[in-house]
Amino acid sequence: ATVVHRQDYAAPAFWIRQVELCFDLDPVKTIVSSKLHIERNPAAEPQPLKLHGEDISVLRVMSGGESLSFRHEDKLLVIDNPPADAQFVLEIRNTCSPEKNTHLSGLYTSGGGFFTQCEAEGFRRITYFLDRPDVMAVYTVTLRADKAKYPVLLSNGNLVEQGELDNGRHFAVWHDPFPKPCYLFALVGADLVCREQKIRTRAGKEHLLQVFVRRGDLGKTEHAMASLVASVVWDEARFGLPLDLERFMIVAVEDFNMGAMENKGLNIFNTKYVLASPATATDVDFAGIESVVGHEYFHNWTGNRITCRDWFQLSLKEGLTVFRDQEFSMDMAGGASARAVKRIEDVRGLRAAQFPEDAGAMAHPVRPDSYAAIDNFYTATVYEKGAEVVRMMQTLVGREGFERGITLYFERHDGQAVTCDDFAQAIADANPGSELAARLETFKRWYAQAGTPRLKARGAYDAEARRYTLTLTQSAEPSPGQPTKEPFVIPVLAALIGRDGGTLAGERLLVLDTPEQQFVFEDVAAEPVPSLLRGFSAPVILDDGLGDAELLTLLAHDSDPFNRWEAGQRLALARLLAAVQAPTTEALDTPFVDAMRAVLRHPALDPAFKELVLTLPSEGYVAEQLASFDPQRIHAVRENFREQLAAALQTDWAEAFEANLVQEGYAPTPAQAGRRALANLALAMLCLHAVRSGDAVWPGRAYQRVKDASNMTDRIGALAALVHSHSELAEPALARFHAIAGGEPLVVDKWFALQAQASEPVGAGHGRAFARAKALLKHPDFSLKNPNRARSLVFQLCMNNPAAFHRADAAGYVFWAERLLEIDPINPQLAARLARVMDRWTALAEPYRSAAREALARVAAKPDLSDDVREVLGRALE
Ligand code: B3K
Ligand code: ZN
Repeated sequence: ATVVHRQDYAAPAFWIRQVELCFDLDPVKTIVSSKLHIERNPAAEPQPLKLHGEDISVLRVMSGGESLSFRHEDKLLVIDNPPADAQFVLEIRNTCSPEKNTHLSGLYTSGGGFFTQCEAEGFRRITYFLDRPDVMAVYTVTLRADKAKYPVLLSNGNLVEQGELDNGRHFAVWHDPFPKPCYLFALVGADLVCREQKIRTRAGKEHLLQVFVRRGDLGKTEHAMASLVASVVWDEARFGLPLDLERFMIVAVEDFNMGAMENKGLNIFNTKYVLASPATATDVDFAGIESVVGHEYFHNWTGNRITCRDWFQLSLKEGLTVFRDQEFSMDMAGGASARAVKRIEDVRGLRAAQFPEDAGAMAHPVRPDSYAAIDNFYTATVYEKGAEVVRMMQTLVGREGFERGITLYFERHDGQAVTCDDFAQAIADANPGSELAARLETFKRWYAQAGTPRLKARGAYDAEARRYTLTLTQSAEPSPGQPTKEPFVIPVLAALIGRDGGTLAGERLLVLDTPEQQFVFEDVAAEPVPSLLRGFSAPVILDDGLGDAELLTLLAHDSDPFNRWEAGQRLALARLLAAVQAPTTEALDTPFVDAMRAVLRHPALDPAFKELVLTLPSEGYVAEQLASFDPQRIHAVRENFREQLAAALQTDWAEAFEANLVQEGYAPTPAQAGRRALANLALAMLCLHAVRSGDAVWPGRAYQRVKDASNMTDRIGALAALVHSHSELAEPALARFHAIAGGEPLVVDKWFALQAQASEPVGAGHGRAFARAKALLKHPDFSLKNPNRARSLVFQLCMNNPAAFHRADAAGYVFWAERLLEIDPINPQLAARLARVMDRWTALAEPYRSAAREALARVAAKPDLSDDVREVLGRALE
């Protein structure tokens, strides 16, 4: 595969200003007629016109009524002698086969309908085009199809005409007035129904919102619609960005490679992020829908109105839009505690996915320098770390300053395809004299340098002078292609807490932009405990040198809820790490257990917050702290700690369970969700202890809940409690759950996922979870072709169940290699995602490390791998 380099960017030699597309939709052979209004770029040398095209067949190419000759070169259609005029029209007719398109990129069929996915490079799988984001055109699209099978025909923009044709066919014509890159093109032809709502924006204009789903799913669209309405209102209120279209549509599709897609005016969504009812979706699912609906809607400005010049700039739209959806969810959550809970969840996600990525084979800057398959770079780094970079800008210029920056960004660049530099420049220029403007070039290293910086903090207190001096030092490890790093700009929100819990110095922003710097706090009454990096003000690894006593102080008293949670995690992590590296696992110490009990019993703390504190750091997070890790040892230690907490806090868990049962009618609010989360954690701990001690009461209650729960959160929580504690009731409960699912795809996905994540027994019975997951491959409900289903079983096992996956006999790696080779010819994007399971193989202890390398090498030796998979494996083996 050819590698594309960021430095090689050149403006296109031809622009396409207008596109008229006509589709005769047919699953076997769809005919696409396109009329391209092309304009030469006067700055470019005269040259052949090279159009992208992949897995499609050209029927003819014409201009001015004459056929044009063409040839094929790699995946390009080359027209050596295009008309010499400054502007000309090209007419192309080609075919594609939606039914054979299992890649789910381009035009494909799902559940008997037609759907598209064009980002990043799917449009070239529909018709020949300059498939690059800086070529922006105005589209008019005619769709023709059988009316009975495909009564709904949709594309971007406004419906201008529709009517009947011969032979039971019908047509629709859509026009999108906004110039857009082809990756934002979309069409749908299917048998769907829709929920509609009209809304009025501040300017008094009325807009139509629609959510399209399969017949029978209409009852599960209320939350998606409510989320869409809230998104429209929020973007206008927070950033002054109104809905710019008469009509905004969301369409749900069952087969989809990712979460959703922001096509202009016609968002296409994975059903997982649209359909929800209390009986089928958990609180986490409801929150996921709100955030993804928001995310795609916010792209309408950040991504669509202003798009990326090239794909290296992907974080321009993704980092910014993730930041926006995080802010949206926080504003929707309400109070300070609910906001903090959301922030903690986001940071936990960043550490679970992005930190390992930044430390592993696929490490790359937020703005990558090269790629072989761009789809491999829709990563946690580009998305989540990119969002942290935007958040740091907001921290450096203030919330209002950031809003001014966004306004300037749109004043300057609306309608353009731009770069990350353009964005940062606008934020800085709108805030002259700010901490950002003062050091913009240095700040932009966050875009250029990969790896997670380390921040060391050491304080010294001078009692006589009442002065506290904090020394901050930064360092960064080499990453692929970047042996040395320049210092980063690290905003550190800091406060000083007294040993008695009072505040000795209020919150202050320290900005570190050199390898080492000292910050002085005057008039500090007593030796403080520093509370640093509050709210996780920078995506770094903090070493503050604090011991147990200080962390216990922060856990009990810090006024920053993020750091309060972090202190609890640090206490737990220190114990986990010590035990993992010791020959035997000892009893948890009383101060720690007492601190956990104090949080659980605390009268004023939010249940959601308690649940976060009382959940031990994940096995993956523990692994990330070690230069060489043994997944089995980490699992054994963490399970042992869970059992100890289950036993030591037994009566508190029972009280927490009863106290947090929700009696009101179901609502997916943060308040209710927090109570359910804590009750579910309590139930899991109660079952764990009960199964170990031979008590049948709690498992019995959990089983009852699987049967009778009035909502999915409680039902699956109870089922998880039985499965992870290895209760005898797990089997009948699973059977019951499957029966209740009634074939509902998203619920069946959960049934697979839970079993794939099932805690592997430590000692006797070891290997049971892996065997169960493997056996499920043969279940009649299982299919590798549906990405949601493949993810729920295969990915959950390989990514989220380390003790089942990393086996001394390498059977997990064989499982991985076999599935990867099965999926790759069907769906390379999905396969490449699975390939990334091995990102961190070099950090594995033996015998896992050697076995992993062998599995990687065996797969890499296959001749017909996709470019996507080859790039991931190549980096892993470098
Ligand atoms: N922009 C799309 C992602 C497209 C992924 C292509 N492999 C969804 C999103 O981030 O909103
Ligand atoms: Zn996005």
